[in-house]
Amino acid sequence: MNVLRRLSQAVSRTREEIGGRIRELLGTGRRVDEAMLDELEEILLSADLGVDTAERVVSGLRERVKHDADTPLDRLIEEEVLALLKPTSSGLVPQAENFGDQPRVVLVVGVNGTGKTTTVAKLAAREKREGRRVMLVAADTFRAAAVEQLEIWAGRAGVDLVKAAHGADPAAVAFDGLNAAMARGHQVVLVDTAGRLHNKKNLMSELDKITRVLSRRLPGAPHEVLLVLDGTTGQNALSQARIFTEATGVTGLVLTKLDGTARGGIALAIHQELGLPVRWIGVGEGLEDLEPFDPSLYARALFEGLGALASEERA
Ligand SMILES: Nc1nc2c(ncn2[C@@H]2O[C@H](COP(=O)(O)OP(=O)(O)OP(=O)(O)O)[C@@H](O)[C@H]2O)c(=O)[nH]1
Ligand SMILES: [Mg+2]
Repeated sequence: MNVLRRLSQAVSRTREEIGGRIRELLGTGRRVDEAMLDELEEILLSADLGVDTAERVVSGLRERVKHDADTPLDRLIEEEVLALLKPTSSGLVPQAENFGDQPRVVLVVGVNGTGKTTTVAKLAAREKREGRRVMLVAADTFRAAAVEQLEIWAGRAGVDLVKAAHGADPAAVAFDGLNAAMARGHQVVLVDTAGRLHNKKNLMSELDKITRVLSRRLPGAPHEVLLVLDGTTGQNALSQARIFTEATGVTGLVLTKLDGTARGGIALAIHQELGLPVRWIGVGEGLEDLEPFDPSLYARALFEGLGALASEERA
């Protein structure tokens, strides 16, 4: 299956929700007028596309429909969204960068339950598929079952794992993990951390300590700090991102659970509003359910083909 079709399927809840409501809007054979544009803005907002983006799409449309009566409205919407998107440095992890003989170290952080551990497992499976040797580090020593959970994933993905006793210092585990990976020639080290609230100072400074310890062992590490956000939490995810970014050196974002939400526009809102790349999106609970984020492709997955649905409906 091609990437676009896979994505369309993954964000099908949002797609169907937006599609259904746009279909209703168009199905009545109404002309595009201010009331219709208002309703449209409301639909885009309900999918969490963000106030700024929704407003700009609608005002772009207002101009377009004056000169273009032929292109179906859904098509115009898609074009407007695409035209608005900020250029991106590609959603892909810079794997081509030369790390020499040293491993690339990725630290995964975020609030409780956003999908950090699952994302670590998905990333491990992906790296492994691409032929790299992966070491997982279970630096969530806080939650009782956390190490076991990561161990199960390591088994499924067929990658190595370093762990410590429950309650151990997470920075010490991170150090040991990196040490072992360097000694044994692993190319990628993925560090899973405990969930933490962004307003808890001591937990945030713990992340700082993990980072310092990693860079002491390997200058330049961690090469990436990925903040995992739960896509179903909408605008809340945006504020978490802001605070985490101020407190730690987040380099990229992962947006999870986009498969289970009708508010998948949040990925575009976050891409537009934060100066940080969304690197990956989580679209399911399995090892394969992680896609690189490309804003244009994502926008197409959300909007493309709604017109076909609309005309079927009218026929
Ligand atoms: N549908 C769906 N579920 C997901 C996705 N990512 C994670 N989950 C689910 O979210 C729940 C929490 O995932 P974890 O990976 O344990 O989250 P965590 O951030 O490690 O949690 P803590 O370590 O407790 O902070 C699990 O039930 C996962 O299966 C996703 O992309 N889609
Ligand atoms: Mg976890």
